[in-house]
Amino acid sequence: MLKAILPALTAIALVAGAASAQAGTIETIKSRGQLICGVNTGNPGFAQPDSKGVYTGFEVDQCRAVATAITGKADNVKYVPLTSQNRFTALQSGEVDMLARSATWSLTRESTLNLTFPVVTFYDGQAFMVTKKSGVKSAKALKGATVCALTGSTSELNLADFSRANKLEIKPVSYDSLDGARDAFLGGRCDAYTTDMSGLAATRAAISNPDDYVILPEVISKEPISVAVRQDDPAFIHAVRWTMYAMIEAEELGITAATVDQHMKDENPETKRLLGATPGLGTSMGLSDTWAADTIRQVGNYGESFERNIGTKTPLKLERGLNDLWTKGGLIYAPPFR
Ligand SMILES: N[C@@H](CCC(=O)N[C@@H](CS)C(=O)NCC(=O)O)C(=O)O
Repeated sequence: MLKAILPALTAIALVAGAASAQAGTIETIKSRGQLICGVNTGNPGFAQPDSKGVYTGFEVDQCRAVATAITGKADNVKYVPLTSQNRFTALQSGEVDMLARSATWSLTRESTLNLTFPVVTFYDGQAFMVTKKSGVKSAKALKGATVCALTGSTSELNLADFSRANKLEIKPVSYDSLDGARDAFLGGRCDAYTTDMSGLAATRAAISNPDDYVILPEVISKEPISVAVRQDDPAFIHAVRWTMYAMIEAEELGITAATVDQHMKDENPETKRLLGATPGLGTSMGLSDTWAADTIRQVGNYGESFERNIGTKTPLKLERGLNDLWTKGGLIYAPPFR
């Protein structure tokens, strides 16, 4: 009997699965009235809550942008702090809709974790920090050193490759939390701390005696940081991808939060399509035609978000570098809005 009904049950399960995928993340977010966004537990400039629990940062702006594109309001976000270790399971299990949490896009994170990395939002690379008094000037001088890293990060894997390739016999020590790794390093339990350069800059900016620490010149990996979403919902993937690209396109077209309403009247056909004066792009993705204009008005363009949170006038003092527009020698480039 069971044997006879099994195929039917399987068929029902498949249809139910397809139906729930069809219900779709966009619809779920609209009816819930909130995007649930996985962020860092506290990485200054990227994602950090203040004393009232209000999150700000470059990655927080990515959550706010997607919330605006889907619900019309940047504040419609629930933030879920996640560690390097538990971030991908939280996304896979549906605890969060999206991750904006210093996640490097890599092959196996797509092929084995069933995640999609829709757009590179920040080009980073891994480096090392040591104390100034150690006198170490190069990562190649870290022979036999104890190096702190975060569990479940690409940093752990690159550290092992770098040690092997340069015969350094580095002793890695992994920590589940940023606080754990940083405190171990600052407390002298590791000779060096390794993570993405942006993370080192954030750590250095947050300590009381930053001049006692140096970031070594070697960049040992490519860390293209992307937002991440589940693979099973193309409509949501498109919405996330093109919202990030809308912020980039706005910078390229010179449209800022303050000037977006003025630009509504522009004759430039690209501007008209982006801002919805020529309708069709937003609605083709299941969003409103003002999705991009609303996002730029409430969150700003890519460059505004960069400068406000992590740029040269912030404690992180990051130059645009690779994260400048392609028209200015960087890699930030949006495909056509048409
Ligand atoms: N990009 C790497 C490293 C990610 C990572 O561990 N980033 C650190 C520093 S940039 C971080 O987010 N720490 C904050 C925290 O653990 O809350 C990856 O995807 O594995």
